[in-house]
Amino acid sequence: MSFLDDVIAGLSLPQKALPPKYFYDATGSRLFEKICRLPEYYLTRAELSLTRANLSSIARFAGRGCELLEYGSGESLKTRLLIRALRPKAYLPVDISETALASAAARLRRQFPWLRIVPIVGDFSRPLDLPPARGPRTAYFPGSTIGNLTPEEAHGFLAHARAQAGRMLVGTDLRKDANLLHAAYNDSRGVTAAFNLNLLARINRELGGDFDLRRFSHYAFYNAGRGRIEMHLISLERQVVKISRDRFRFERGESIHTENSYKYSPAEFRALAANAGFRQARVWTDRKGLFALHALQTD
Ligand code: SAH
Ligand code: AVI
Repeated sequence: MSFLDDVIAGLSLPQKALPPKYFYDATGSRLFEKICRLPEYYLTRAELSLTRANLSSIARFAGRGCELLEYGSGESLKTRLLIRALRPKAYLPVDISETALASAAARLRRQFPWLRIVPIVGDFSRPLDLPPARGPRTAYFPGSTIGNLTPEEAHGFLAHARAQAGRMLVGTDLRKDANLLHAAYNDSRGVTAAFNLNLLARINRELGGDFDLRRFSHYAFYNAGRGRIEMHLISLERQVVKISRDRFRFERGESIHTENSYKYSPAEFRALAANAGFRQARVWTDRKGLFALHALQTD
């Protein structure tokens, strides 16, 4: 399915929806990097701090000298800590955002000239064509990006990942006070709103859409029953939007569901991983109990 096919299919559903992987063009990746530095967005800082605090046991689990495969590597921020501690034989970052991947790889080459870096532009929700492993391979999936998949998709992803690496480190955001979650996805500077709206701007740029961004607004809330933040774009009025040859009707108040961000308790994630064939060897959390890093293995 192309970007256009996915957009047409998603906007034709009774509850309009767009896949979150399309947030990440060059503008979207830059906006996401800004989100990571916002005071309200605790996730990045919490994961960095738990990684720093437990670096030697994390490195021991991952296996020094392994090949490090990363899904959704973005700017590879936390990975730099791991690379220093692990001295991997190779680093294989996989990302759908070509620009984010290229600039991260260039920066890492300057910082770690001894490291073999094999950047892979790809979509981890589909089978990936990876170079054959030259030794033990450990996968790294930080940032709670697995939370952007439904639990069923996460199960499918993990079940496939088993064939790619026998050990995995997966970062997940923890269930917590809804007020903290609400603030993290409704920041006061409006960066998350700009990130969400960029999806419509991208459809205009790449697919000849005519979305008027002033007629849509960012809406994010915590759905406690399902343990997830939902992001939507709400149509502020009754309108028709054209995308290439197709037209889509919006009622006033109707939404496009653009993202889920699942929050897992340690036990919930352990059960999900177990169903996909992984045993949870360890789990580390930060001192405030905001974020978790799971060590998963198949043996
Ligand atoms: N790992 C980084 C970035 C997380 S943001 C961190 O922890 O801060 C999510 C990243 O995953 C983005 O860089 C985005 O481009 C990438 N991404 C999202 N969906 C993807 C998909 N289906 N396939 C590959 N990369 C994807
Ligand atoms: C990449 N992913 C884990 C982010 C999240 O928190 O779900 C994307 C994001 N959406 C809004 N803010 C950040």
